[in-house]
Amino acid sequence: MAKKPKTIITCAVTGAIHTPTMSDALPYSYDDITSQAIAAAEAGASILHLHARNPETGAPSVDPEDFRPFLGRIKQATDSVVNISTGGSLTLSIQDRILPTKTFSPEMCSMNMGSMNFSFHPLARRYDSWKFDWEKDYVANSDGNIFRNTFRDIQEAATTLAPHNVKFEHECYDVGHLYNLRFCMDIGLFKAPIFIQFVMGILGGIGADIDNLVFMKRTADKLFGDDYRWSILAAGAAQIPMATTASQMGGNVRVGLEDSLFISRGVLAENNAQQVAKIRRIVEELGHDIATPDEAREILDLKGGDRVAF
Ligand code: KMH
Ligand code: ZN
Repeated sequence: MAKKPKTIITCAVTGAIHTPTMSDALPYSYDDITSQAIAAAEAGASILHLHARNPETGAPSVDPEDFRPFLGRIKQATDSVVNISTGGSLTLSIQDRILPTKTFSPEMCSMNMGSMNFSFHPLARRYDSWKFDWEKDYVANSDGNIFRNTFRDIQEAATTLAPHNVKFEHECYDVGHLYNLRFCMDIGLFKAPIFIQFVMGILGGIGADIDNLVFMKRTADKLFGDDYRWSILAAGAAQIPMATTASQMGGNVRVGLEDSLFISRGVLAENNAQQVAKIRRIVEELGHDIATPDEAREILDLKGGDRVAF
């Protein structure tokens, strides 16, 4: 019988684009991001997807000085693969958003594969109180915002980051983004094996259900053959159910408070590690082993933790 592939767990620890601080568990200070990232790695996440926030205002930050305090400490305490976001915030240019990756040359960074009206404005009606002043307007106005990565933006990011040999987490929020990625590969921007994150359940993108996952996977098979590895990130309540399904289809999984503040229906997660432990338990009980950071490096053909600049 063929050996089952190991499952890579990514944990998206803090978020910022669409994750206002509506749970006290969501880390935004340097210390809390550090300790939650380390605990998530200890619970079984081999990749840590990281955003930074201004520790006073909690606002999304792409200032490398807001990454530096936690990157070094995470590297000292864990062997995990660091993946820095290039999504940053809805309002920033691509050059601003890739600055942390340019500065720290991590093994991985995110790359959003298109432009869309990534919206979470319905949340504005759901909450009466907000931790920070900026959050309510930011959330309410997301219905009028374009989450932007044009072909030109993607080309600029890929070209600028090429000397860093960083592996992209290609975030595809809909089927069309897979075709954008195929086009970018055809013009030589990205090399196989590529790593695709199917992002499901974001308003503005594809819904989180099994039919859509099968369709995304079938389309990726058609477009990329053996040249790709994949993972799923489903937002909100769909996070763990869709990750469970994907893991049984040979996919990898992403959890973390960036994408869902919950541990089960209506119950807030206490921290990131709790979500990692839950999906790990499910994946292992269903017969798959989880990948260590070095196994993730091999599966994704990463440059190695000794070739980063932090
Ligand atoms: N939280 C995801 C839905 C990025 O960091 O570039 C969006 C994300 C984008 O992870
Ligand atoms: Zn992110």
